[in-house]
Amino acid sequence: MVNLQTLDVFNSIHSFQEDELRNKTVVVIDVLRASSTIITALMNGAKAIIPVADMGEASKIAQNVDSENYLLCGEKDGIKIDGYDLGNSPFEYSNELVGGKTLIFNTTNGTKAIKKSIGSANIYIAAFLNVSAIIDELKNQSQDIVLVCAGWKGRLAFEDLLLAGNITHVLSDGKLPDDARDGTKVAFGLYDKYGEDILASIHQSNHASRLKKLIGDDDINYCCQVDTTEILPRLKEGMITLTNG
Ligand code: 3SL
Repeated sequence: MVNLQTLDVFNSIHSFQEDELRNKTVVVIDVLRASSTIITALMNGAKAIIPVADMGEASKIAQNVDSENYLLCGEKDGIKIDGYDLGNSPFEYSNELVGGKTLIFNTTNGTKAIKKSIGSANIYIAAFLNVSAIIDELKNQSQDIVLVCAGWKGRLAFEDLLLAGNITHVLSDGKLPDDARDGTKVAFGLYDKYGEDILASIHQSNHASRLKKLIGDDDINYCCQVDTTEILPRLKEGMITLTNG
């Protein structure tokens, strides 16, 4: 049974301190695009994903592993990093390319949010693609829950907060207690206003506008799909793997 009084939503990686997550179950949300890409990579047979905070950490790991079994992946400001095997478009993560491989994954906000959550009790990765599976898992958690939105360079990102609102709506059956946390109320209210048309409202967001100029609409349309999979990516001992089939 979820405690709705303690459920909290943080709207960017700069909006909390690591020790606020201790003993909590954390869900990291980066709809555009890190969470959606992680989910897709695992759906398509990637063995594991190692999230890193920056390029230095990524190259340190890459130098010490066998390049046949590992791929260096990610973006800076939305663009694939020079010398990396893959960028951050979910369409790049086909079974042919990622099947059986471990991915060293470095993104502008998403992997930083995951790294900052490392001291918590459980860490799951959520996008609209797996939202119902995440909600079902949260219903069975005994710890307090925090939804960590990756945002964009310390600012909130509409699409991340919208997903947090979707999760809070379902967990509360559409009725938040009056003493719910401020962050939860804001996310809940956002979903109330914009949740009816997720695709159209995300297309109007700052991050979608930025991505459209770089790469067009396809990734945004893909990441706005709801419940295409039931997989539950979870971080354990520095690696994201599947907790279920
Ligand atoms: O910030 C991130 O982690 C990325 O998902 C951003 S982008 O969609 O690749 O621009």
